[in-house]
Amino acid sequence: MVGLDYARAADEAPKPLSGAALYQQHCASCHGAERTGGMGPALLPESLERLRKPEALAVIRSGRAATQMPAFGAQLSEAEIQALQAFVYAPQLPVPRWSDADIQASHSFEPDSARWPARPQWSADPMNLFVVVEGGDHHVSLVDGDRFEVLHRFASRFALHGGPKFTPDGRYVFFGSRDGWISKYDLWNLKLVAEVRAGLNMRNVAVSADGRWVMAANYLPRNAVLFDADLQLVRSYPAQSRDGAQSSRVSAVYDATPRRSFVVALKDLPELWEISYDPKAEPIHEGYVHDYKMGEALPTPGYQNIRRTLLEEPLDDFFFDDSYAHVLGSARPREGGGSLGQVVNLDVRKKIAELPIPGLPHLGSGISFTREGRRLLASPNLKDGRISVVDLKSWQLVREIVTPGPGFFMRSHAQSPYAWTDSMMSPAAKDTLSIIDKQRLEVVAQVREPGKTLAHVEFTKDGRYVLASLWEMDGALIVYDARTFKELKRLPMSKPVGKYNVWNKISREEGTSH
Ligand code: DHE
Repeated sequence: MVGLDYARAADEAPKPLSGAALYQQHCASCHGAERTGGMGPALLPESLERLRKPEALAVIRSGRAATQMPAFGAQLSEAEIQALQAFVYAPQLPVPRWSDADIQASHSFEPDSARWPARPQWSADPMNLFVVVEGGDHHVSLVDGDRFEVLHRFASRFALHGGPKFTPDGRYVFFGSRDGWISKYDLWNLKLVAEVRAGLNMRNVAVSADGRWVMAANYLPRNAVLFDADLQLVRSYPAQSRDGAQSSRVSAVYDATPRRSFVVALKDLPELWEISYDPKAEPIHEGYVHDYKMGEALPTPGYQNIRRTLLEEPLDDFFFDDSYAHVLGSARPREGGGSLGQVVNLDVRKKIAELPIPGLPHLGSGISFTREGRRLLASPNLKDGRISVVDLKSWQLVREIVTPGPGFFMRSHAQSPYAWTDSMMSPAAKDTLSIIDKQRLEVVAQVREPGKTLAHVEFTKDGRYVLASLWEMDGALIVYDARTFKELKRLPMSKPVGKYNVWNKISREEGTSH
């Protein structure tokens, strides 16, 4: 009898809810029933890769400051919080889809934008404007690069990533968010023009040299997506091998300005893609003869189609040389092995050299400059405290410059003898920016913000000043004199992740990322 009573009591006790049920009850209204995002960000494993699990537990328990994420610590038991956390880190099955129809349905456009004045509605040099991405509270600040004052501040999509991209006149800027949103913003009128959700987990966007095309690189779904300048879908390109048997995440897309093409890096396939937006692009298929008549305006089959360079190893992060004929790439390290640096010639469509850079070079942040008549590339390294300097003709390693710790970013300017780099991947040296003499190839000075993270610099249009990020929630944009390294001013900002000078970007200044 007694045993039976116990059994009934156990049956009647409320069963703890599963992570899935808790999610539908507490989270789905903001983060989407399929965890693909809504008012709140997507909560898929791909989206959470950069959030450590204890941090996720703390956010569920205590909420997130400066956002609408409430604290659930009072409503949910510790076991329920753990179940929720485990659920959002597990893959969503079936894998969420994001079709061309979904992309089109997400598109919004301000039809009046064509009538907005074609000149800045504020008084400052539009070419010396800085666009500053503030990751702390997901805002963007526009800073006058002569007076170092904030002209305007507006809310951005959640978690922008990669450099914003500009149209060649510097009027429009395109932002990409990790959750797949692309926003087109009119800097002269301080208004949003268009938005679209290109994917569920996006890496970055590129804008064509003529400002007519925008391409997005996605991890989820595994594709690249082409838009026109108003973010209307043109077509999507599933990231698949030619026979369709294998697929890949798309690591990044960059504009190869002189080639009038986008170059696309694939994370899981040993291929590099080039997609031309030149209507007269060379035909792609070997043996194909295009019956082209003089004056004919028809695009060739090379136009907006994939031109593949087959490689031995996938090529992830990369840098173009000055001619844009060569791509200098690294692959993320594979299990039990290091990364393989490679030089690929886009014209002959082949790897032509090994790149002697050990560790994990962050080539996307590389810069180029001239020393003793030779063009050099300098790249930071995510794993080691060193800057690798490579000759852009012989592809040989010229020097390894030791820094206090591994870093993410590097910047210089043609008018400055110095390049600046951070050590933000090192807990001990994240507070130090190292200043490198480009001729001596040595660290000649440092600036520090003891105990804080100091990273990502950008020069003013004339190379006279350097703006750096005090990368904290109550952070700042710090302005230094580029010759004396003395601080001039600081503007409070909420974790200013990156900053981009309009002129340096549209003129493809050699010291900045492209
Ligand atoms: Fe980035 C640019 C890849 C993590 C901040 N990052 C880029 C680009 C690539 C890239 C391919 C160039 C795209 C462009 O500008 O169009 N980033 C990666 C990674 O693979 C990595 C290591 C892992 C990941 O999860 O994506 C990574 N990146 C980070 C961060 O953790 C950073 C520091 C903080 C954040 O907000 O995500 C970060 N990445 C940035 C920034 C740029 C960037 C600020 C633009 C740099 C520039 O000056 O142009």
